[in-house]
Amino acid sequence: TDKHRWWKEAVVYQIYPASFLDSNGDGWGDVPGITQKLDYLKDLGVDVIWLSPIYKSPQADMGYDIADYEDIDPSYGTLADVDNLIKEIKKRDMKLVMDLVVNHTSEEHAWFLDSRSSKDSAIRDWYIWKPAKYDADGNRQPPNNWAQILGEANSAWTWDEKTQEYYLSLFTPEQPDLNWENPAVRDAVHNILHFWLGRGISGFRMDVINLISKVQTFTDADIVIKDNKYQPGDKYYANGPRLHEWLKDLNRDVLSKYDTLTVGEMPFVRDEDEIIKVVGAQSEELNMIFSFDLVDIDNVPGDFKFTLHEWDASDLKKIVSRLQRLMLERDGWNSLFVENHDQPRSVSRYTDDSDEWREHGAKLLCLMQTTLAGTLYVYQGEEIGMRNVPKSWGPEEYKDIESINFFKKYRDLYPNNPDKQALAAKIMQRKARDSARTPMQWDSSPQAGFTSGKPWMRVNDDYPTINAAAQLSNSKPSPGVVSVHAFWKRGLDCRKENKDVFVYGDFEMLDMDDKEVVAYRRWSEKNAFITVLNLSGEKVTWERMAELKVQKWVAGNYDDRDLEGRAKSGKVELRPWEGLLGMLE
Ligand code: TEU
Repeated sequence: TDKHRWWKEAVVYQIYPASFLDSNGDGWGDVPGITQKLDYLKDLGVDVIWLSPIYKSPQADMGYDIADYEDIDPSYGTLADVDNLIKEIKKRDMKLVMDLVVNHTSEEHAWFLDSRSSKDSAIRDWYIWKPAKYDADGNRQPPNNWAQILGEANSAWTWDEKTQEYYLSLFTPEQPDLNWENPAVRDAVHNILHFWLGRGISGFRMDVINLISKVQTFTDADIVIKDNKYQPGDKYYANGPRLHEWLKDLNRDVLSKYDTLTVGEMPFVRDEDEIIKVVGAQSEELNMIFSFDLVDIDNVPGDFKFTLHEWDASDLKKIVSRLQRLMLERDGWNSLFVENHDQPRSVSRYTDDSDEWREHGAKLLCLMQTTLAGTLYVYQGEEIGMRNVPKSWGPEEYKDIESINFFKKYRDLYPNNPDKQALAAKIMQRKARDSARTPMQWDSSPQAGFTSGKPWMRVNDDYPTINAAAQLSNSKPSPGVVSVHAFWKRGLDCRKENKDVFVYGDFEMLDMDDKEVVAYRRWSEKNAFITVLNLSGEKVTWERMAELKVQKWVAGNYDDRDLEGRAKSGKVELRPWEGLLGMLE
């Protein structure tokens, strides 16, 4: 039918280039390292590779601070290396998608250097400059109370001594926000897209694209977080008044001229109408977005992300069904992801990452991801079940600017309070972005085969047992049991073979209120499947099978050999973290 699109069926693999593979021994991953692993990705079942930013950057925020959009950072290689990568990707019938970070630039971008040089700069208003405010005691204050996103203790505004004004820097002071209200800025962005699409890439992941339009009154945010001087201002900068206008321009003037995959990162927004405006089949904005609901499941609602919040399977089901319905009933499209470079490892977050249960947990999540509707994104290391950094690591091992800011906030707020320091360490181990950024574990040689030098970030201690080589060579750890990697490979195959069901088919969540089991039906005119996932470490009996009859259990995360003997209707007894996929009669 006309609903079929290559970008809906694609399996996208996200590479975090600094931590993927280092080919020259400097401890930092690079483009030639990626090229070396294309066969590994092809073999896994990957169709599209998304690269986190490799552009020229001072790396204040790991390349999400770009100093030159049309050049590569020398630490990653050269433009010639990228051209070669594109060629080798195409040779294998895959596609490349790059990260587009245009809400802000680096403070070292030529545009910002010029803009900050003087109030009279011809491009002063390419960024967002405001005069200071003064409080009753005559102290200088930022123009409003918005908090920095990657340093919640700080203001989103940065004071510039030379020109005596503040500039808006929502993420960090090193990442000044562009002023999209200025049409010249929008033209410059259009040119960046043309530059890369013309070089042969197939689309973009658009970083915080829904933050580009700010409410121009720059109103103070409501006070929702007691202990903080600054407050989340997303009401005034997420999905602002001109977002849809500018996305439509981008689509009309650039994207519609190429055959692209576009995915917009859209934090803070849950409103379904707002989402459909971007991704609805008729909207002519973007193909799909990244919604944050599933990865925010363990945050205290409304609070900053470094909080801990209990959740159960019924919470997860509400989120999943809502996103599935958005696609299937409202003719939108969405992406499926449980990991990326900003999130802890999924096996640690949603399941049990102990040695006893890690493999079951990773495979359970694979069963979920490969049987839902949406474009599927797999993050490097997810396919081998990599887990969070160990609890034993001290703060000095965390390299992310957000983590560093958070530790500092706790040190400043609670200087002599060991309990609070311990809480900070616990939260970091659960939530920090660093867990996604440890080097990819290729094999059991020193530094996990990531580098022959000293890695920029410490390799997870578990690499001797958790690595790609072990899972490839020993794809059957014991009779009837396959490795996490082999399970993913099978899952991706099965998804593609049955794309009428898993990509395009209908969806029904079963048993919405059950607090342990996630179960849903997927079907097309040809076939029907059921996925049953025990999201708990206990044995449970799931009773809803009375109304359904399984013709054959086709996959499970325990031992393939006992799928035959499982109940096909009535009650299903599920072991801890057990997941099953069945073909329905
Ligand atoms: O992230 C934007 C974003 O809002 C969140 O993912 C945020 O980084 C996270 O909640 C903090 O824990 C994007 C990039 O993915 C991220 O790496 C960048 O730091 C950020 O934009 C700024 O470019």
